Formats: sequence, C-alpha cells, structure tokens
Amino acid sequence: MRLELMEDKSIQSIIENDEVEARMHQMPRPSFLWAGAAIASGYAGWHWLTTREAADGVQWPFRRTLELNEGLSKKIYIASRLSPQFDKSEAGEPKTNGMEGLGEALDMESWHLTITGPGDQKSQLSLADIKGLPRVEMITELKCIEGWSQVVHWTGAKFSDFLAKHARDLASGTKYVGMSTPDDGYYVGLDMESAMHPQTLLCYEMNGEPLTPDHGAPLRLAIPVKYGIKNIKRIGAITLTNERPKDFWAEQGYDWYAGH
Ligand SMILES: Nc1nc2c(c(=O)[nH]1)N[C@H]1C(S)=C(S)[C@@H](COP(=O)(O)O)O[C@H]1N2
Ligand SMILES: [Mo]
Repeated sequence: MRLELMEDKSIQSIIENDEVEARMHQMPRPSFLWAGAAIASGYAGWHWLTTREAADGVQWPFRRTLELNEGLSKKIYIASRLSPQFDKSEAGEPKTNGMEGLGEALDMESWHLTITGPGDQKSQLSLADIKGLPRVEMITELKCIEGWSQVVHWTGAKFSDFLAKHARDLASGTKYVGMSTPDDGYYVGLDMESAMHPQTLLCYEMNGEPLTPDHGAPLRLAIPVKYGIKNIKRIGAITLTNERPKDFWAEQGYDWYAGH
C-alpha cells in the first residue's frame, strides 16, 4: 500500500483497495470502517480521521470513542467503591497543574461560597461554615489525565455533610452538581452520585497545611474517583441542578464523567 497515493483520496477509494475489501467481508459490518482506517494508518489514516465532519466540534470517530468511554465509565462506576488510601509517608506535593480560573489574585475578604438551587434560590457560606463541618482527612491519589499521579493528604469536609447541613432544601431531588471558580474561568459538572461519594471532599488543607493559592485556596475539591480535571481549585460557586452542568474539559472533548 502506498500512502502517498492515498493522501488525497476519500475513504471510498481506501475501501476499494482489494486487501481492505477482503478483510472487510470477514468482519461484522460496524467494524469495517475502523478496519479501513486502521489499515490505511499513518498519515492517510490520520488525515481521514481528522477531516471527518465534526459533531459538537469533535470529529465523529473520536466522538464515538468518547461516547463509548462515557457509557463505560458510568456503568463501571459503583457508588460504594472506595478509592485506595495510602500511608502518610507516601503523600507529597502534586505539581501545580492548570491555572484556569486562578488568574486574579485571591481576595479572601470578598471570597464566599455561593450556592444556587434549581429555582435560582441562592445562599452564601463563609469558609468558617465549611470548617464547622466534621473535619475529614484522607490520603488518596490525584491522577491527571496527562499521565502523572501523586498521593496527597487532604483535609476538609465531606460534600455530603455540606449538602445535608447547608443545602438540603436546594439540593432536594437534583441530579447534578456544578462547581465554578469565582471568575467562572474553570468549571466542572458532577453527577450527584459522585458528589455524594464518601471520599468527595471540599478541602481547605493539603498535606497538613492550608491550601496555597496555586493549589486552590481557600477551597477546592478532592474527588479521587475522578481524574484531576474534576478536582476543581478555588471553588466560588456550587449549583444544584437537574441539567447537566457545563464542564471545562468536557467542552474540549474529554469524557464528561472522567472517572477512573
Ligand atoms: N480552577 C482550576 N482547577 C483545576 C485546574 C485548573 O486549570 N483550574 N486543573 C485541574 C487539573 S487538570 C489537575 S491535574 C488538578 C491539579 O491540581 P494541583 O495543581 O493542585 O496539583 O487541578 C485541577 N483543577
Ligand atoms: Mo490534570
């Protein structure tokens, strides 16, 4: 197969290739296009993949994979599953990763947590309100989709305790939780099941010290059943809703659930 010849040709001419055709007939129908793409491989394959019509800005072959992963990660998810806990000696500082929504200097004077419910009802909490909830510590792994991970010792309040004490009425019957930075520059969406998981913490300390601004002071999320992208730093607002909340990285084509 000569790739130079295929660069300008459509998938039609790729699948007319005898070798591919022969294989195509041996396969159940849904996989033959994938086989075509795989066999074309190299630049031609890549070119074909990246020039497909975009659905929601994501080329459809990628989109199919994403949807598949999303379905899978939702199915595999079990509310009672606990993420592994580690020894304190293994905890360390994760590399500062992602500064979206942290552009402005943190102003603790004006910081507060705004909670919004479905009927647009709002309430406001202070950091003292969160610190007044039962103090919980856990040593879990922060896993970034970029491929690195770090064991971190987190201290904070369980999201479920926060909800029960401060947002029970606003949360009643809602399916999702949205969280965003005060400037709305970074935001995540969570299914209620994951938010209510016993290891989902609203944290104010990392490795025994108050959070630094780069790691999300004054309040960030630690949610070890999800990848790092969902562990939002500097939370300014929490929304309880029945519509799937917007999510910074899902908008870029990442799996909305981002579980692992
Ligand atoms: N506000 C905000 N939170 C964020 C991000 C970001 O860009 N902005 N990046 C996320 C990503 S991709 C990771 S891996 C973790 C990293 O947390 P750390 O910087 O404390 O190590 O933060 C997450 N939370
Ligand atoms: Mo990340």
